[in-house]
Amino acid sequence: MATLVWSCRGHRLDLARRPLVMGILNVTPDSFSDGARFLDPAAAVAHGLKLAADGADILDVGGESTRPGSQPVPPEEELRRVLPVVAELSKRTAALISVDTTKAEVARHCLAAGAAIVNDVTGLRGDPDMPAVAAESGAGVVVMHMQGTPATMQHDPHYADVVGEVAAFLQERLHALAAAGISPEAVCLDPGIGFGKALDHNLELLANLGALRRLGRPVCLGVSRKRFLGTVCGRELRDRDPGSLAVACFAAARGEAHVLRVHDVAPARDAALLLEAIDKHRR
Ligand code: HH2
Repeated sequence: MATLVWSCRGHRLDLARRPLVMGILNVTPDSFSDGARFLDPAAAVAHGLKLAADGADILDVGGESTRPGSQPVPPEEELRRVLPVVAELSKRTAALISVDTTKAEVARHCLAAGAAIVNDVTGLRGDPDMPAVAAESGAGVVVMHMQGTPATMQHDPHYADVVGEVAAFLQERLHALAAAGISPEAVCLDPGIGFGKALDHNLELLANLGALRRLGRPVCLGVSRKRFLGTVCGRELRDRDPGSLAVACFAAARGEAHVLRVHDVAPARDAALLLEAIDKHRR
């Protein structure tokens, strides 16, 4: 079977074998689905350990909500939220720690505390120092597409060709980051579902993820509990986990999503193991 390696600070993850599960840990007062639940560091660490026990391969720790309409938080406040949690989880779990941040200073401290991945919703464009911080550490990076900023991105998202434009953006980022010293092997790409996208944009991206796959790098997919699921299925936030899992599975089964960013880890982990077991019997 072909290999698809994602290199994260000395860890070489083979994403062709099965999708990896990235558990979401929001240490924020205002995240759209779990805000304020894990703001206390002890509660956040306990939840991170639970996600790891449920089978998360990666724990994605975030200290700033990027929900539509959200405002940036200062780096010192973001660090105050995430750093103790990253440091503790790095010591206490074998799951790789990812930090969901757009700020080089936050990334630098979290990498020093043991994080292996930087997940940046600006595609490492938001802070001019971010590419150097990632390059120096050899961290894995998730490069996500977003139109606009979280504060305004859902006002009037527009594209002539959403799939072509997102793919072109990610391709350009791959080249720019390689020039900045980040090996393509360290890069995972993400279409940024819900980030400056209307319902049809999200659906068109999900239907054509193969266009991103053709860029030769693994794809991270974050659909968990997002609004489009509620729109299509008529579900409130609390009832969106089954739809989240279904969409992740459709993409993973087509070989078009390799890192599944989810709130509800255990079912995604089962799905990934089942996909691997079934795939071994493919003729
Ligand atoms: N979605 C969110 C945050 N970070 N990172 C990547 N790579 N891909 C995503 O789709 C993505 C992301 C938004 O979800 P969540 O973390 O649950 O909410 P909030 O931003 O309100 O904390």
